[in-house]
Amino acid sequence: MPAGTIVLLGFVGSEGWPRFSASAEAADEQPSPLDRWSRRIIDGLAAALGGSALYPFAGPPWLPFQRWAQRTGDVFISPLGILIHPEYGLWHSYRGALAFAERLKLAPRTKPSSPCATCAAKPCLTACPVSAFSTVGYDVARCRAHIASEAGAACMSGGCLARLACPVGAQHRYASDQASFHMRAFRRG
Ligand code: B12
Repeated sequence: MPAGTIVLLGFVGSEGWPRFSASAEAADEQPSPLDRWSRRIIDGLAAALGGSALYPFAGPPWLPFQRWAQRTGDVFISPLGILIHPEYGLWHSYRGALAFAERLKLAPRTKPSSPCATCAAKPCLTACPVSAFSTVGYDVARCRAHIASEAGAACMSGGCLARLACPVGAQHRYASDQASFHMRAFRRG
């Protein structure tokens, strides 16, 4: 179905996390609890609203969630490769999307600019203990080897140190349970 509108759904900061934490999926000890919770909630919304549910984790091939998000004009590619929002910083993620055939009337957009454009220090690029991030990209193998070692304990418990070095939206940083959940999923993946 060609889509006229795609509505992205996700978490900003720690909002939403308590809902997932209290869910049956979070407690059932089966694989991929957050993805299964997202499917239950968003499939329900799709049925109620008449859209089609799409998921960022249903791949490969992966659906281009980051490209769609950039088309809103509200988020921008950061030097880490993940998207940055002027208010929430790097602390947002996508749980799914609803595609509608029609073009929905949306609220007028403001036109923010990327907070990275005026960030001269770019602490995100120097905070990684194994220099996995650079202006030429993200060395996934190096990051993974580090977090699998004892030296990577701080990244595993508190979250990616490069992401934490970003000053934007610092009040929306994830608490340690949310951060370590994502790091464990990443290490397993
Ligand atoms: C594969 C994948 C990974 C891989 C490889 C990532 C990589 N950088 O190479 C691994 C497993 C390593 C990974 C790790 C993480 N990931 Co990841 N990952 C994905 C996934 C499933 C697919 C990405 C992809 O290849 N898309 C395919 C292309 C076709 O889609 P696209 O929209 O066009 O995306 C590309 C463009 O946006 C492009 N791009 C467009 N314009 C520009 C401009 C410039 C200058 C650059 C550099 C790139 C660029 O960059 C994207 C490619 O990575 C997405 C979910 C999704 N479906 O998008 C999550 C996703 C990108 N990951 C996410 C996150 C949070 C992480 C982690 C931080 C997880 C954690 N531990 O907490 C880490 C660290 C990643 C990092 N710093 O890059 C979030 C990012 C949210 C955000 N704010 O942007 C996503 C969107 C998942 C989600 N549910 O929200 N990830």
